[in-house]
Amino acid sequence: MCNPIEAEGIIPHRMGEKERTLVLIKPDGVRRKLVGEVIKRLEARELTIVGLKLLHPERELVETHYAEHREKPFFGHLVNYLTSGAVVALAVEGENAIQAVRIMIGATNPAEAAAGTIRGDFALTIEENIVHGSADRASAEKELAIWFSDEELIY
Ligand code: IDP
Ligand code: MG
Repeated sequence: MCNPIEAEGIIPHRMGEKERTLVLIKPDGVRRKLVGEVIKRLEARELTIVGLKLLHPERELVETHYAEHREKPFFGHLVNYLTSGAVVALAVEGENAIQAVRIMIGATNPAEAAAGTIRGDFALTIEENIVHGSADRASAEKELAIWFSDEELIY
């Protein structure tokens, strides 16, 4: 009998297995001096930073990163927003890192994000929601490769 979880294409997390995920501190987060705050929360959770850079991203990089949203009405705004200033890109590692980070970040729309999450504590509108975290393993792998070369990741 086929495992129903695997049948749906969801890769189950295995105990003790480390995951890597991409976190972006978006330009509003950098402008508002929330870099330390975000890193503090990740480290307090015992997540390990295995890649870290500050860059002003090109449109092309952001368009590749958000390719899944290319047809959305907000795509132009989204690319303008992400290229409006410096971004901090972090490669973060830990057991269950992908899901743990998504929960720490909170709902996409900060108005719906729970207090205690990064968006729930520091943002109010969907146009500027401070941070990005990869949604699942496939996107984490794809996004880490977009923002980091292999040599830029340690351990
Ligand atoms: P996520 O960042 O929580 O994964 P997505 O749905 O993947 O959310 O959307 C990517 C990003 O696009 C959001 O974080 C936000 O910056 C932006 N975005 C999403 N929906 C809207 C919208 O309706 N208006 C403006 N920007 C949006
Ligand atoms: Mg997303």
